Amino acid sequence: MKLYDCATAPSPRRVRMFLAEKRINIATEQVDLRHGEQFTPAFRAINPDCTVPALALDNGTMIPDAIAICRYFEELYPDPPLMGRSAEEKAVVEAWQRRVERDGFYAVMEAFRNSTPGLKGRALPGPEPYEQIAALGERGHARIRHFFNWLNARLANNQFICGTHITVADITGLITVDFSGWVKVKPPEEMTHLRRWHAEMSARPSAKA
Ligand SMILES: N[C@@H](CCC(=O)N[C@@H](CS)C(=O)NCC(=O)O)C(=O)O
Repeated sequence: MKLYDCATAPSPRRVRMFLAEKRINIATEQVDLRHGEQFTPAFRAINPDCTVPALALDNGTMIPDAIAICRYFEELYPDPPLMGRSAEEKAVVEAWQRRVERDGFYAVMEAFRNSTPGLKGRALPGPEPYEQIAALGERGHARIRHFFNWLNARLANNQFICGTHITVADITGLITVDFSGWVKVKPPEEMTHLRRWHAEMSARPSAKA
């Protein structure tokens, strides 16, 4: 199998960090997003969605979604669990992961893609050329601030987002906070819980994957 990756992009980093936590090594191939390799006929034939990460299995199946790829590896290698063990844990982890993704990751993406000059006509990832909407860029900034407030409160009484163990929600969370630096937003000094968690997460070897 092979992971189509881009070392500088946040979405494939979610998969790389997840695999590193599980100590799984797989072959990767870099896709040069900066120079538009995702839109070439060769890559469209691999993933018509023109995005990374995408996992190509040996039997020809393509999994073109970060969390779906994580789910695949979690099923194959349940230890250490990053998506919950029991039915209840799995549901709870999924709820937090989706919340972090919706209110955090997508908020940063909204701010970044609608305000970056180099992404004119590419306000959403994928093959369709959506124009930027400046107001969405501003709204994205407001949403990031709300997300930071929420995350700081959540981490006041929890070591990790789902409690006592790292999960995929923390991976999405860390990458969201780092991604927010792309639009020059950082968690303020007074958000001590968020900053404590961010420092701990950043110190994990998997954060460098
Ligand atoms: N559904 C995908 C979306 C991934 C995504 O948005 N990837 C970005 C990189 S972070 C991408 O490939 N962008 C291509 C582009 O901007 O044209 C997932 O969550 O895995």
